[in-house]
Order: sequence, then structure tokens, then C-alpha cells
Amino acid sequence: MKISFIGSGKVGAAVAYTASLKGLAQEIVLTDAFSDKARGEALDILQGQAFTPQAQIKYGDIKDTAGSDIIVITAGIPRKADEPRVLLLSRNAGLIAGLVKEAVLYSPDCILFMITNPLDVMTQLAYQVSGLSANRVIGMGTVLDTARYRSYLAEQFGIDARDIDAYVVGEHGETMVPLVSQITIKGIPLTELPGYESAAIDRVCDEVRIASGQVIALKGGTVFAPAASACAVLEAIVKDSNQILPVCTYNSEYGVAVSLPTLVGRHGAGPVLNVPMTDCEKAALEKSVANIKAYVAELP
Ligand code: LAC
Repeated sequence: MKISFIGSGKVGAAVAYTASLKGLAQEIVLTDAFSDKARGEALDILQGQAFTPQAQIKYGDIKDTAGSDIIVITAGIPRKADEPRVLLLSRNAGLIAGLVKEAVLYSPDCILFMITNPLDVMTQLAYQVSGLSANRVIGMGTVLDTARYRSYLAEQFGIDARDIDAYVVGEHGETMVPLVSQITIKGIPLTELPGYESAAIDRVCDEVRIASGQVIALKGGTVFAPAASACAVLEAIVKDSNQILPVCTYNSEYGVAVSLPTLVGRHGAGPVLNVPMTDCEKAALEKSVANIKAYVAELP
């Protein structure tokens, strides 16, 4: 398995390192507009190989990604704490379009994994310019928001986050939709939990929406939750586990890239599963889709 990274900034490097710790690839290639950055991160990961699963850790430019099974794209301008992700649209759209076209030329059989923000729009753009089938253009989407949702629910109710089935769907952004009606803990409705109160759920949902901005304001950018979330998707692909994850893919029903619970395996992402929603949740999802579409309409 060859996984290449276009972008070796904080998130790209953390995803590459986490993937190496999990033994997800036999070959990892780091690239970056600043070649010394890619080289430094590759050497830093390589130098720990005496105590991690073995892999060839390389650095180079986009031609060195040739023949990749998965290409992870984190390149682009990151946002500031008080900036909505969509502000990055004009800054990143031209860059991403060019990188995607070139990457796919070198790796026509790859799966593209998008992390660059605004994520939903960049995933839509990558789908449009790559010529790849929708299942092979995957955005991290609300997998990250879902991780935060489950982590905060676990903290609130004193349970193992890995036992919680709860999804955030829609936009990886201000209109994200934490689904409340279907939260279960190993199949048991959350409402059955001792100490359950709906106000606590509302607080958790509010926390999830501001989570990224909070971390950016404190430390300049989010790194570890994105890396853990990204590697959950990479692991499902590499191990062909057909895990259900709310990744962002082009959805022909909605006519745009949007995050919904989807089977993820070596084939990429699909089919999207029909998660039960209340009328209120469905309306919120429709609003989120409309928001993504409005941003996609601004693509150059
Ligand atoms: C975040 C960035 C990755 O949500 O969009 O932390």
C-alpha cells in the first residue's frame, strides 16, 4: 500500500505519522510546496522506525507520488480561529484543482482523500476535476465532527466514546447537523442512560460546533483530532473493513458533496446508508446541503 501526502504541514505530517504508527502503508511519500518541510517531516518519521511498524518513508515532489493507492490532500491555506472555513474557498480552489489533476495523472487508480478546507467544496471540486468515480473521491467531512461529538458525549455521560453510535452529518462547517434522535450506546438508546437529560445533549452539540475554533484560538490549529479521524478513514480503506463512517462524497440524490454515514473499504466510499432522522433533522440537513451548494456555486 502506497499512501502519498500532498501537503506536509501540521495536519499532513500528523496524519502521515499516525498512519505510520498504525502500519497502514508499506510506502509513505510526503510532498509540500516547501520541499524542506516535506523532507524534514519524512526524516523525523523515518528516524523513529526502530520502534514503529516498518515502511519506506520518502519525500519528494508530486511525480514521486506516482502509483499511489491513496493520495491525502491537506495542502492549502489554513483558517484563523474567527474565520469560517468557507473563506478559504477562493484561496484554495485554484491550488487544489491543479494539484488534483496532476496527482491523478501520476496515480490514475488512486483514491483521493481530501482534508483541505472548505472541505465539502474541495471534495466537490476534486470530484469534478479528477474524473474519478464518486466512490474514489472522499472528504474527511464530518468524521472529525463525529469524533468530537462522540468524545464529548462520552465525557458528559462517563462512557467509552468507542461504544457510542452518534453521527454528525451535512457540512463540515457552521451548518453541520449532530443527529440526536438516534444516539445509542452499544445499541441501547442514550435516553436509557442514568443521568440522561436533553439539556446535556444540547450543550454537547453546541460544544461540537465551536470545537475547532476553540482549539485554533488556543494553539493556532487543530492537529490530533483531524489526524485520528483521517486515519480512521485510511484504516477502513486499507483494511477493507467496510466500516460505516460519515465521510464526504458526491451524492447524486443531493447533487453535491456532503457527509452522510457511508460504507468505507478498499473500493473507497459507498453506498451511503439511510440513517433515520426526525423531520427537524431532515430539514437541518437540507439547509446544510443548500449551504454547501451555495459555496460550490462560487467555485471559479
Ligand atoms: C477542523 C478543521 C480540520 O474542524 O476543519 O478542525
